[in-house]
Amino acid sequence: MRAVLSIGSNMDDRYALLKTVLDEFSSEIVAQSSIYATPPWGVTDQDEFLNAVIVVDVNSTPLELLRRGQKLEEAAERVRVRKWGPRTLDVDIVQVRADDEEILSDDPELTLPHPWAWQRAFVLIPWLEVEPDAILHGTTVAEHVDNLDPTDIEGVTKIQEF
Ligand code: A4P
Ligand code: MG
Repeated sequence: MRAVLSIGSNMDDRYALLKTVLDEFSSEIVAQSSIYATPPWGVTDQDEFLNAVIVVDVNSTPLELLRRGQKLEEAAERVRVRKWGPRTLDVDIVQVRADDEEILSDDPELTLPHPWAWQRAFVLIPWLEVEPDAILHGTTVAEHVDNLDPTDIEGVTKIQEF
């Protein structure tokens, strides 16, 4: 099963926290984007985020993958105070594919594809870097990026290799 993960942090040592995800999946990583600095989306009165997208190839179910991501969030001592608010580490599953078929789910515990991904520059721009031809809701990632507000795109800055 192949999964696209969006990871983000806007507290503490952001780069080191993102790196814990890379370390966890080291042998299963198919592609990793650069690290991007991104303005906060949704709740805008909080610090800038670092975001990246990684593509992993794992031998597990989507729910098992979600649990692995949640373990990393727990290890980062993430405290849930506010929806869309500041966090040490967020691991979201953007899309899952098995045999090139997209897995869809409307389970609130694991909604696939991730409901907000198509309108989030901080997900789409790093994803575009690693899988420009990927299809989300019947449209390429590149087209979703074209449909974003130009000011959303400008705010997302590639800052370093992962
Ligand atoms: N859940 C359902 N579907 C999924 C999925 N596909 N991937 C459930 C991961 N989790 C999924 O998530 C709440 C619940 O979503 C989990 O229990 C899981 O079972 P959470 O991360 O605990 O809660 P949250 O952060 O309050 O809400 P949410 O909706 O996850 O927030 P997001 O969507 O993660 O957005 N701006 C920038 N620039 N960069 C960011 O990374 N992140 C957010 C958070 C807001 N603004 C941001 C960024
Ligand atoms: Mg989340």
